[in-house]
Amino acid sequence: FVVKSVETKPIEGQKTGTSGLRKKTKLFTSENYLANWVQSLFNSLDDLEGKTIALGGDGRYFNKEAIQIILRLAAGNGVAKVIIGQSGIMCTPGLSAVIRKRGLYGGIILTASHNPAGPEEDFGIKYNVSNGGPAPESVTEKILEQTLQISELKMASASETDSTTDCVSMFDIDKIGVSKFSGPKEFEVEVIDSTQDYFELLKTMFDFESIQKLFAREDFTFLFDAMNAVTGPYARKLFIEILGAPENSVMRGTCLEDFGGGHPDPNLTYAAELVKKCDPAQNDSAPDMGAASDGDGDRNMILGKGFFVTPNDSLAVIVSLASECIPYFKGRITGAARSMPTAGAVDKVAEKLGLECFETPTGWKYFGNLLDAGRAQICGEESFGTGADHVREKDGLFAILCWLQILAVKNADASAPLVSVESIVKDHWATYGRNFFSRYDYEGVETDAAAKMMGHLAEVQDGLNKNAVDGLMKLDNFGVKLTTATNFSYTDPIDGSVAQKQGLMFAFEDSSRIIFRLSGTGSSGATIRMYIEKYESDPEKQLLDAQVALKEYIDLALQVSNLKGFTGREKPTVIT
Ligand code: VG1
Ligand code: CO
Repeated sequence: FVVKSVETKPIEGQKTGTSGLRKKTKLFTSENYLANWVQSLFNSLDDLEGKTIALGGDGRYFNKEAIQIILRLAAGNGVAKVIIGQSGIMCTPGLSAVIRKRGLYGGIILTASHNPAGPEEDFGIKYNVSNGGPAPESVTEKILEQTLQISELKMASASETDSTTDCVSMFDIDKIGVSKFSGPKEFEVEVIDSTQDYFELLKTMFDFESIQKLFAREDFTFLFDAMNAVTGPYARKLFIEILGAPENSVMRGTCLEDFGGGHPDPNLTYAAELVKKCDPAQNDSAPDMGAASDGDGDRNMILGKGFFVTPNDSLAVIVSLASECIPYFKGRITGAARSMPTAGAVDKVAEKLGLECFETPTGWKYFGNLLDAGRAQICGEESFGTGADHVREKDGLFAILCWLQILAVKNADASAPLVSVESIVKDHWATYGRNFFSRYDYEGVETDAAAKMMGHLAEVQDGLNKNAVDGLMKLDNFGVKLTTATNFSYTDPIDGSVAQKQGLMFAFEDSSRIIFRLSGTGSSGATIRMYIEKYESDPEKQLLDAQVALKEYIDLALQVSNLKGFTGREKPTVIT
């Protein structure tokens, strides 16, 4: 190949959000949009030449073309080798596993996660560093700087006459094996089985034999919803071929370019079909456990028979039983971490077990240093993200395996009646108390209106802090007193880096909290997230419906923020 210099101009707005650059597909396919960002990424990495990187995506519309463009840029910028998942497919935690296992320099993931896919929907790209985790802010800031001063793309081309900017395939990414290309610098592409490194890792962490026995029980059934996204092929292989679950244990298992037109987001709203199938009132043969994952395979939802496990509780249950039930964690749990808006259920477990517990800003990148330093082994977010130190991304299949492993251990005696998901969670509440939690999302709000509401809330917080008496604050017209009203900031205990303005948090005397944040993963307009949490130690009151238990604080949050006044919204788009 030859390397051609293609002239380009800076494009505004290519700033990395909570998890990569996510925009409308139309923008990504517009001239040089993707190439500019990737060239800027390469420009920001001083020692990239001669290195090996991983590349893969969630299979959404434009995935394959994007891979061709990135390969041309990689060859043009002196990258020695790119390792790609077959057909360009790789789930996010799988790519993290590949980087770590093979000691790679970094990796590129093409995904907009749970955002819908297709020409009219979203596309995204993100860069992960050598520990397998999302690039920290110090790196993403450099990329942004480069996007604003870029003037040239270095692109490999088959010949001098070949057009460099079209998407015509130059590299075969469907056939497993190594291809070598000679040019100014040698360049190699290795296509690997997307499941190989990842499954080898998962196999070392769990007792697959005991999970096979669980699947072999006649009184246990399981249903996984891949939501027509990246985990389809992974799940079929893992649950059916390796663990022996019956053929019908995976639904929507084909990975489609448009995810079947759906929102591949595993929650009660978007995975409603699975929720219905798991409800014995609506389905006579409801499975004992249901699970789902998102577009790129890093999120998870866990269901019992007619029972929803909140991600907050799931994290807390896994941490509390990890040492006892999960081989990978035996005797090595020293700490856990959760993002700030995530309910404090795991804090109660950490307290009881004498573990360190960390509260980080939203986004998986903030867990990286804690995991690297061995300060935390398991982490989670309220947004259906659970993970551990085996990779540096949240990991949907891992979380589901944790639950299967817990069930396998609790049900080791095949002649005893089945211990259910619901009973495990209720036992947990009886021991640790229950943290009621709900998140209200207001999607597609006018950017200006959202900013004004946040400004108003910041003023409310200033007023509260000014008028605090003995560290306590009182909201006019509300009986409850506050202990904290702050815009969350985080100092990383490992490298001292500071992340400011990560969400407006109000904490009350009874340890309830209301939190407001603007989403950093949307591709247009603003999404307001309102989080409500309340702790309940009384077993009698633990069985209430979350919306009922939280009502008083939900009303309070809506009034304090004047959300309706600012945005005109009567109701949230999604409640989780
Ligand atoms: C959301 C979630 C956050 C998560 C992020 C990426 O971010 O709230 O917890 O880490 O998505 O997840 P935001 O800024 O929109 O609130 V994923 O599966 O979309 O990579
Ligand atoms: Co995701």
